[in-house]
Parts: sequence; C-alpha cells; structure tokens
Amino acid sequence: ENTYETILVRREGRVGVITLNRPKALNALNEQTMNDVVAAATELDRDSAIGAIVLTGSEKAFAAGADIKEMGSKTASDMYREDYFAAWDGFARLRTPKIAAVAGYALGGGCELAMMCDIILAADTAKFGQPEITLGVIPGMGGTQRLTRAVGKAKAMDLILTGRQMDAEEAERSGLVSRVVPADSLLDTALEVAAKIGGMSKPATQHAVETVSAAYETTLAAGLQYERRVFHGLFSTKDQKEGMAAFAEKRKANFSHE
Ligand code: CO8
Repeated sequence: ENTYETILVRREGRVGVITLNRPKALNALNEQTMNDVVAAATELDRDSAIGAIVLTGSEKAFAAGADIKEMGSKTASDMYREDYFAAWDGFARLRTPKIAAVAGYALGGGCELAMMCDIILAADTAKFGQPEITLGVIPGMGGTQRLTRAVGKAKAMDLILTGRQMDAEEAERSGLVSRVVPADSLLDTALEVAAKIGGMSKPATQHAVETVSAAYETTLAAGLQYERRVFHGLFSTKDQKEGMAAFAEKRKANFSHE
C-alpha cells in the first residue's frame, strides 16, 4: 500500500494510519504531500473496513507548514490559476472520523491541516502556531477561520498577528485540542481512540461528523432541524436495529456498518 512518495500508510484493524514522511523538511507540505494525503485518505474513507483515520507526523514535527521553498517565487496569478492548495478541501470534507496526533511543530499549514481533522490529540511536546505573518502573508488553509472558531477571536488574533507558538497545555486550555498525553504514548492513545470510534457504526460516526461540523456553519435552528432529520434517517440502518437490540438483550453490539 506504500506507493506514496511523501507519506506512509498502514492499516491496524479498522484504523487507517497516515504518517507524513518528509523528515528532512520537518514534513513541510508541498503539492505532492497534498495529493498523497488526499488520495490515501479518500481511499480509506470509502472503505467500509475502515472506521477511523489517524494522521500523524514525526516526534519533531507534525508539519512545519506549507513548503515555503515551493511557494516562495509564485505570483498571485500562478496561485490563482493553480488554485494552490484548494485540493486540501477534499481532505477536510471526508466524513470518516479523522484524528490528528500531533507531536512537535504544527505550524502554519500544519496547524491548519490538524484543524481539518475532527479531533486533535497533542503530545506534551506539541507546538501550534500560525507564523505566516512573519513571512509577509496570512494563513491560507483555514487558519483565520477554523482557529478563530476553535479558540475565539482574542487568542486567534494574538496567535495570527504575532506568529507566536502555543504549547500543548495552552492549546488544550483554549479548546484547540481534546487531550494532551506524554509524547511516548501519543500514537498508542490515538490508535486506542481511533479503534474505539472504528468499532462504532460507521454510518453513525460519519453522520456525527457531518452534524457536529454543521454547528460551525449554520444557525442553531437550522442545525437542530438538520440533526433531527439525520437522527430520524439513521433508523434506516441495520446498525440502529442491531445497536438497540443488543442493548435490550444485554450484549455488545456487532455492527455491520450498514
Ligand atoms: N517549508 C519548507 N522547508 C521547511 C519548512 C517549511 N515550512 N519548515 C522547515 N523546513 C526545512 C528547513 O528549511 C530545513 O531545511 P534545510 O535543512 O534544507 O535547511 C529543515 O526543514 C529543518 O528546519 P530547521 O533547520 O529550520 O529546523 P529548526 O529546528 O531550527 O526550526 C522551525 C524548526 C521553527 C519549525 C523552523 O523550521 C520554521 O520556522 N519553519 C517554518 C515555519 C513556518 O513559517 N510555517 C508556515 C509556512 S507558510 C504556510 O504554512 C501557509 C499555509 C497556507 C498555504 C495556502 C495556500 C493557498
């Protein structure tokens, strides 16, 4: 399965693991990485044998941002014509739960890529930041929008205008990450969380991802209506019948992901 240039892909039970693998560039994200991650994650998303995706990097860096060397000499017209990095939207949109397991640097596009995932788990070594301002630009892969929704305006402005890094503890306190764990147990924790999610009904977890994500984009009334429609609709799945029968029969549910 490792036919990719910039990432490693493996499966552990119902969990797909994508590891960013450009160690010499601290996993800086170039177009090849984007194409690799989007292709691998899309394949995992479509596979009913996979119930969760873990995206991780190295001990030193989740990803130190978009590849500055690839971008540096492009003109505005190049960027517009290529619609540079727009394909990342295809990753953000996938509905199979995605967990970012972040150790070391998650800067610029690296922080933005983590925020495209549904859950961020951080090692105590993690450092988050949007340093684009120091390069004479602003975040361009969702930082001004997703970070602001995650941590609020005051902290987002502070981070984006100064370019400073935020450690794991501050990231947890601010609501950007769901848990901080010792660096040497990061991957085990991520795999454990992913295996647990992967054992649930995949249609249910996918709809949970879609409905929670909608809370970022809609009014409360429309979101509640959407949630109720999705809830009603899930009664068409075999997994709903199995899950509720298993409860009544005091046994563990055995989901078929249909
Ligand atoms: N791009 C390219 N190469 C990088 C990047 C990067 N973002 N980050 C690190 N590298 C390379 C370094 O150039 C170096 O290569 P070499 O050995 O050939 O000189 C190698 O990785 C190791 O890096 P350092 O020697 O700098 O390692 P340090 O431990 O001294 O420092 C840091 C680590 C602090 C992470 C430092 O590397 C750094 O500041 N990196 C840049 C961080 C940054 O500014 N990121 C934001 C990039 S811009 C961005 O992400 C915009 C996204 C939106 C694009 C959307 C388009 C529409």
